[in-house]
Amino acid sequence: MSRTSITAEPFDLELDPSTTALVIIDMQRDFLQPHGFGELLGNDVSLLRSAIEPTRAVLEAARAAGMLVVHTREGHRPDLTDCPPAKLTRGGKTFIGTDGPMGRILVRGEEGHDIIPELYPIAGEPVIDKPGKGAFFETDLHIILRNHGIRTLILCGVTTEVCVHTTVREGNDRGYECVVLEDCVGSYFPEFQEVGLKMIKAQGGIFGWVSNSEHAIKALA
Ligand code: TIU
Repeated sequence: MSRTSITAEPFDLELDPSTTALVIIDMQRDFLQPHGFGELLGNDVSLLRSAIEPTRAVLEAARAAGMLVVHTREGHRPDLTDCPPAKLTRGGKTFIGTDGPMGRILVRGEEGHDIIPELYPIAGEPVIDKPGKGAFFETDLHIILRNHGIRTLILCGVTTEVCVHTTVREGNDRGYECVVLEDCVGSYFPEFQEVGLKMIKAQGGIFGWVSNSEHAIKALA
């Protein structure tokens, strides 16, 4: 497939599927299922579930188009040596590394840290384990994307205003054109979902574009 265009805001974005990657951010049990990190922080995790089915449809389209698909997971080494003290304990509370029904919270290798079954990676799809909110910080994402000749990122995942935003800002600064699919991202705060998407596309697309799963699937067909 050669160049195509995705209907987006603030204007349509030209892309070539061979230089475009689908990046799925942190669709982990710890954020989407009860008893994980998201719920421990006091959130209603059911609010994120609307992103699963549209993301699954885009994932299928990206695989069919032969695109690079990258998955990310937020979490830490079992000894927590890669978790800054300022992240480990906030306001006197420590959740990361503690035991829960899905294993130790946000720790690599634990059930809660892994990606939900609906969106599970297949062979050949890089999984980026990241210690921070942004997928470029202290990971090999940039070199993997560069080695594949990637110029454009289509982003899905959770949460919109935290790890998706941070990754889009990081990606934009590194020269990638970033388009966020509004029905494929989720937040625990409906108002943050709304304004988070507005912030990306304001000012002529100040750090990215916003589209949706239907437009993405059409562009990749
Ligand atoms: N709490 C919250 O909204 N998000 C995170 O802690 N990490 C991600 O966004 N993945």
